[in-house]
Amino acid sequence: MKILPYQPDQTNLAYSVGMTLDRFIKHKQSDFPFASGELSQLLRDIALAAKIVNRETNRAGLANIGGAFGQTNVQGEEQQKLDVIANIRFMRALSKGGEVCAIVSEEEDAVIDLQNASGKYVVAIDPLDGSSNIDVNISIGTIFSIYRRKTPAGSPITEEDVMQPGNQQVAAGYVLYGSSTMLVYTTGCGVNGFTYEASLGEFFLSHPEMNAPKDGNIFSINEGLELEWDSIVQAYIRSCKERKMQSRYIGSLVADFHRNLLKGGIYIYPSTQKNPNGKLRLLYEANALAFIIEQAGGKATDGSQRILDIQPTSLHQRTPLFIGSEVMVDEAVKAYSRATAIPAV
Ligand code: AHM
Ligand code: MG
Repeated sequence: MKILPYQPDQTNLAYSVGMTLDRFIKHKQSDFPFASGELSQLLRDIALAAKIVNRETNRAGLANIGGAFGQTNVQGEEQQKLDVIANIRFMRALSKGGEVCAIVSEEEDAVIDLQNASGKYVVAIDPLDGSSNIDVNISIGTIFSIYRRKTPAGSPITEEDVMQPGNQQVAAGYVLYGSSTMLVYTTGCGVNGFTYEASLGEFFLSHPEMNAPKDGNIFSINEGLELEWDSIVQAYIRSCKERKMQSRYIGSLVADFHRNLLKGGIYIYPSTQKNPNGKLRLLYEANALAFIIEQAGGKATDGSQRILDIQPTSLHQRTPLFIGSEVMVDEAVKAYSRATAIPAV
């Protein structure tokens, strides 16, 4: 029997498809201080649910799963059918794996106890963010945060396990269902982005070691609410315009965040008269993106405090959010520290 060592192909006839998410996760497992493979498996479970949600969003126009579900969620917002479907998909994937003990979801009033005696992780998730864009074929996303539970596995879930500040996240990420579908995540060792290749059913590493530009030229804010902002945000946005910066606002947090992460810019959802604490939720929207932007060299604040240091007090708590390139976020923070906000009338 003749045995030959493998020689990598030199012909260039078959281009390399690159590294799959699965292989990347396995390769990086040793970065985790308590590597036991469970966090890796949890990330794979999320990726699988993301593929299914990607399929559902792609066929929504054909499958009568667009439009309103007919109920409101705990925040009083109208649920779309795809919000509900995505929630079911992620819940199912996370409950089957056995690594997760509890889930906080935008679509669920209470903490969901998965009754996995061995589950070490708590997941906070917005299964489908940007609901208002679902029916009009505009990018939407999934946002997730992963925490290690504080109490021993097998014991009842406590508030201490769930109400952890963002600086305790062990991993966080988002999936962007856009012109291509991407999964971007961090485990605290930089940020990596993967693009979904639908014909192969795999995410491939396409954006290794992502870095946010230190400064940017884009501001993203719902300008329709200008009269509801405080005077500092009004002045800050005016100064962006005076400097001839670009206004870009999709109204899907993941899509706005992703663009600014790649191109440099700031996303702001400030406090408004209607929503004095802003609109975005700390546990399953702001924290994950704050972890990612810091890992990519940017910043995230509520105007006075680092997002990751906010101690949550309630599940669906909201926070003002200023997030993006370091220089732009610093400018906004300085404006707050220089002045006392005078509410607009
Ligand atoms: P949702 O979780 O109900 O989808 O709301 C969050 C979305 C974000 O994706 C987006 O940035 C923001 O709400 C847009 O809000 P507005 O329409 O007030 O500008
Ligand atoms: Mg949301």
